[in-house]
Amino acid sequence: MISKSLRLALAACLWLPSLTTAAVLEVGPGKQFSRICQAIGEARAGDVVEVQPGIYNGDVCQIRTRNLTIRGMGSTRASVRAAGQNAGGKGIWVATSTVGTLTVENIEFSGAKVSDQNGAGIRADPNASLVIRNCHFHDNENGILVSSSPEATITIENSIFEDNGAGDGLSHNLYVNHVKQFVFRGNYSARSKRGHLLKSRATENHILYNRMTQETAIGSYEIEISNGGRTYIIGNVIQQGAASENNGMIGYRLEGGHEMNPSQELYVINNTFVTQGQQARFINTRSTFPAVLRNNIFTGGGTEINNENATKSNNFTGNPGYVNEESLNFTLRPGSPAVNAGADPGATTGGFTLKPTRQYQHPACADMRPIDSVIDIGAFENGAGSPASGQPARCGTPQAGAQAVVNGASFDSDLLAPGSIGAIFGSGLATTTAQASATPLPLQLGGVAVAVNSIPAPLYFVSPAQINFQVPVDAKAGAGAVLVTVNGSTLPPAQFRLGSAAPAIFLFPQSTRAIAQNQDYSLNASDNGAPPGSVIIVYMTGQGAVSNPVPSGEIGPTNPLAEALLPSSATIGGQTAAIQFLGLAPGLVGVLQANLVVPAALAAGAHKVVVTIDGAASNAADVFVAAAAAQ
Ligand SMILES: [Ca+2]
Ligand SMILES: [Ca+2]
Repeated sequence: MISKSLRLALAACLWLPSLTTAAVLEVGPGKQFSRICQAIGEARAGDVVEVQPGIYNGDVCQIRTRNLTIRGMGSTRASVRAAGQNAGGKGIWVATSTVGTLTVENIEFSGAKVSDQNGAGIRADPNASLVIRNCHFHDNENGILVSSSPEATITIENSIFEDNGAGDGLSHNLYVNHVKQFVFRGNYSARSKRGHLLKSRATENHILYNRMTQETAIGSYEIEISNGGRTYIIGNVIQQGAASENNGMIGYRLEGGHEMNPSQELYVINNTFVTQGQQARFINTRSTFPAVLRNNIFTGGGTEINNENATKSNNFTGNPGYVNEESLNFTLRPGSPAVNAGADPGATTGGFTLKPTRQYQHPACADMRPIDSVIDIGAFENGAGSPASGQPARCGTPQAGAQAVVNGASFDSDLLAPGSIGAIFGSGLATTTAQASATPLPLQLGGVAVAVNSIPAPLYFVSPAQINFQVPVDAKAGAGAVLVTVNGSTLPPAQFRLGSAAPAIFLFPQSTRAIAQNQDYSLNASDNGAPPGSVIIVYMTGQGAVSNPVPSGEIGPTNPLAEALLPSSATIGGQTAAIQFLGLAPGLVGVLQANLVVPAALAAGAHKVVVTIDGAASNAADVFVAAAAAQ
């Protein structure tokens, strides 16, 4: 049996690599789809939906597909308007609990309105993580509303929130419930309708380099951190006018503690606070834990913080001389007493660097903050200086970088193993598209290199939105970090889990159908099922250690075969399937071949196959069983 299947694996090498690319679904005039939600409904895990500019009225839906990216193309954002419609009574787009991480870029959302007055431009259900970049939310009951979810992370960058709120004070420009981490960076949030510019109950908050301005609106708090939690508020411009119905600007732990918010650490560093037309409670806290206030400007009069234990240094009280207060340009005039009056804010005891590396640039951008010999007080550095190190700001277009690292067979898990095939999804991952044409696989392809925990990784395929790579066989299990280098420029690192084994079954595009062959080496298919008792060959990745080790980037050997060493089992249709062979597919790099006996009792039809190695279960993929042969 084994020797026969080897021939087949060699044939498989012709078609397998081309199947491992996520699909791009195009929406817009003259494209495959006219409605965004049609494309979302057809998309599979890891796919990208590209949306042309235009107005999409009532294009509302629940999103269930894992690790989807929805990206507006061009310089004008596609405008999605509720137009009286909603998904599930919740809003325009609802990220359900199955999405993993939903990424949305360069889209405008408006008009979300539902019966409970919590209609959101984007609503995240429990377990849904979000990455939102360069989007615009206006005139919704909530711009974004995130449900409580202990494992979720929410990252929002370079986006605009204006005039959201139902007017009841219970809905806000942005409302994040209990999540693990909330990052809000380089955004513009303005004029909430009676609610807050930002409300968060996250365990940890990173509020960096934003403009949070109430302007002439009646909104309440500018930043409201309801239950405390470790919170970094760095480099923001925060303003309220005479009409703000609550003179508090930052609220902290005003609704008391919560089991998801064990820390009461609050760091308020290099912000510019301006209250206009009324005295402010700049920071209103119900925590007695010593907040840290460094290098802030407090303009307009009032109480800086109602906590006598706070640690304060190098703050400026009064008007330091702004370039144009009326137009809310709070950069410093030359000669301002706040220039060169700050001090390096240092780091937390936990090692988090508090020094601002960027500064807000209107609208919705965080540019590099110039490095000067002495840091200025407030959100802006006056005058020239060499730019700080790091990535250049790319506001208005998606930022280059990896957004997800997942297995390269089913794209539905961030667990990988030494020697397994992985996929990196993101933007700006390459400036060209290239596929490896020979083995051993190259470590450089199309100007791209990938390192896993500092070890160069072999490359199958590179493109701007996806890279397929092999985890180096000598990578150590534990935390995994990939670094992508494009034409000599290294992108920010991305994380994944690196286990001893990470089995994943290859799927046909846009389906849950396994790439598998019957005993006669024909493709297993709905009209070509495998009879009970016969052998089916399932193509996978992620076996971990093998008996005849193969160097990174090299093909599976024939003699002797490289068999998986870790404990394994398999089921088809929930019944145990005997494993005849489990090991590297000869002639392929990083591909695992499972020869399984179809259980005798299975009825004809589609059944789920699952392979478990060292306690890690694969995705459940469909294989087809034929009727048993007549006796
Ligand atoms: Ca206020
Ligand atoms: Ca300076």
